[in-house]
Amino acid sequence: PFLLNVLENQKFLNGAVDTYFIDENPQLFNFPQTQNRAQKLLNYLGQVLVNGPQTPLATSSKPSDIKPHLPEVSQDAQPPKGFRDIYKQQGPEAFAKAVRNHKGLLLMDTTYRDAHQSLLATRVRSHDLLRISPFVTHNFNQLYSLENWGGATFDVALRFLHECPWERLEEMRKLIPNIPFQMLLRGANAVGYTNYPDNVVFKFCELAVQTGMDVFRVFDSLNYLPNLIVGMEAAGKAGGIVEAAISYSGDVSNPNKTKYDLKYYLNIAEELVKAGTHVLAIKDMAGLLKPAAGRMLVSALRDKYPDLPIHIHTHDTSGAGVAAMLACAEAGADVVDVAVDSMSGLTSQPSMGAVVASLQGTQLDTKLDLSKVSEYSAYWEQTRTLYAPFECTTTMKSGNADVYINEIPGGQYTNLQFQAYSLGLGDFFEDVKKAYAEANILLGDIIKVTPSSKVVGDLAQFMVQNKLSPEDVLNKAEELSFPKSVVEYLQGHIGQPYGGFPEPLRSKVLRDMPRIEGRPGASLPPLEFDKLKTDLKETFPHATDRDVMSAALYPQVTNEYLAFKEQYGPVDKLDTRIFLVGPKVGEEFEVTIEKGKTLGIKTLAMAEDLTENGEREVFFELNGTLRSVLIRDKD
Ligand code: 3PY
Ligand code: ZN
Repeated sequence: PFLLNVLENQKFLNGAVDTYFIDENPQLFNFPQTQNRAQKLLNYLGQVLVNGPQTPLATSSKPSDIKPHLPEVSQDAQPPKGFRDIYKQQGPEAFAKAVRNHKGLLLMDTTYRDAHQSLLATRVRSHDLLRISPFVTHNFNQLYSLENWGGATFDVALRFLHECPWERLEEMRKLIPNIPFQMLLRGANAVGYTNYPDNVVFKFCELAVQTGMDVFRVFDSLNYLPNLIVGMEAAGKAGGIVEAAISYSGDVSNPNKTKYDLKYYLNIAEELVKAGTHVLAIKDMAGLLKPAAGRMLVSALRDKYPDLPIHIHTHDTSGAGVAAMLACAEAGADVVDVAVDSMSGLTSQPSMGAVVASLQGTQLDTKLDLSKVSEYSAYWEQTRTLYAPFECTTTMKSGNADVYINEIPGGQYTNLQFQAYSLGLGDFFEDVKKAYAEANILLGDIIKVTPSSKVVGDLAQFMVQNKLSPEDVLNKAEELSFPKSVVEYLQGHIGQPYGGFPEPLRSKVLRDMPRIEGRPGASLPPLEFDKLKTDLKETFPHATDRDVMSAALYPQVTNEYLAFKEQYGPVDKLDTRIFLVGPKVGEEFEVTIEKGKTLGIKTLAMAEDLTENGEREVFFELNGTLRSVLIRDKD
């Protein structure tokens, strides 16, 4: 390539060069990367063909062959204005005011985040999100926001999809300039499962805003205020819209459920309002908010805070989600969460189409066009079939009101069901659900959402596997070796639960182990970003500041992601079926690795025999020329 560069250089060709030519023309050393990237992709495809999927598939179901149809969008027209224009021009307070003044119910669409986190193990790839984004920007500009980042998507993108979450955000932003983007921030846990030093949370939010994030729904898995406030401050300082969320547990409409009563929620709301939240969210992560409870809670908040935008999140696990959201809207909520029809229901959010249609012609009319909702839904109905290996409906056939008893959050519900399924144990899931409720009581009836939900889930599985009743756990606590998450929870690693830690269980489990009093992040030394950057660049010279931020949250996962990318190139650009299970022999397909650079690939054949090094040769046609790769056959 060097020679080619030189031969294409006009100055060189004209003979107008002196002996410093090379020194003065460093661009000659910028070799085209395309060949390299193409070769890496062939290596990836060869690897999948020879050794099987390079990301674990959850079930034996295969991705479909469909290329999802894209609904028409006008290519030249500017996207219509949306709430993001108000936020960008006038700031978060003006945004909040506009939301509050809006007539009709506003919606947040969770299709890009919570819906697939709940139904498809968070596996939806940037490729499929970006394809439909031009349609979204043109037809859904009335949305309060599009939830498209944070929660588990950050981790899963890097760990399983081998793609960069920052790049996903940046690319979505380019395609959707008008609708506010919303992310789920786990307070002091950022997008991880553990408390981070404060400077990590602050820097994370700063980079998120720079990359295109607008609304930060901030929660803490124990509703522990000091943790919540760190997240709120980080989002606010970055210039984002702060949407502090109270995680909902229990049932305010049931006078016998006294721990999390109306007063409890109003007290936290008061603190969050004092801390300056722009919007208040109720985060019903398990779908426990019955219509009557929603009405009570929202009316009480509405009365107390007439100017505060109220946003309600739920999951449709029981099947009562649409009813609950309509009740909340009637009681004065400004925004509720929905997912597009084909990605709604079960452990996901209630159906967008159902809510839109239910309110047509009423005071609360969303003014969304039902036929556009249907077109959007058709895209996702087809796209969803590409993710068949991760489909929760492999095991889940209907909603289940047992969630009011076990209180398992949406994403975890499907996860636990999957685990039970893969272990092949018939009653295991029933047993785990029952044990989950017992484990919750043992731990003091806590708020259950990432990561506290994992603590309860781990204890529940531990109880089932070891055939322990709640009494056994209490009586044998000193001898049992509890899951790490349980021990750390009792040590105070994720914060302080409302009502305190359970005794005597805590003392029995911890004995003389150290305990953290107060906010865990307060005692963590700041992360040294410069050092992390230097270290990362030593192994990966091309690592960016985004990679450094990813590594601050997930060091091991980020290292593996970078090494994978180094070896296999831009696998995020492959179509989903091909990414997951590889092309068929004889199949021809295209990969656009950047705008205007499309590779035509045909899989020709795989050698029958191995080389003497145990490698198998795989033959491709790349843009019409024959290529082959040698892949070590692992079996
Ligand atoms: C997450 O933390 O990812 C959640 O979705 C919690 O509900
Ligand atoms: Zn949720």
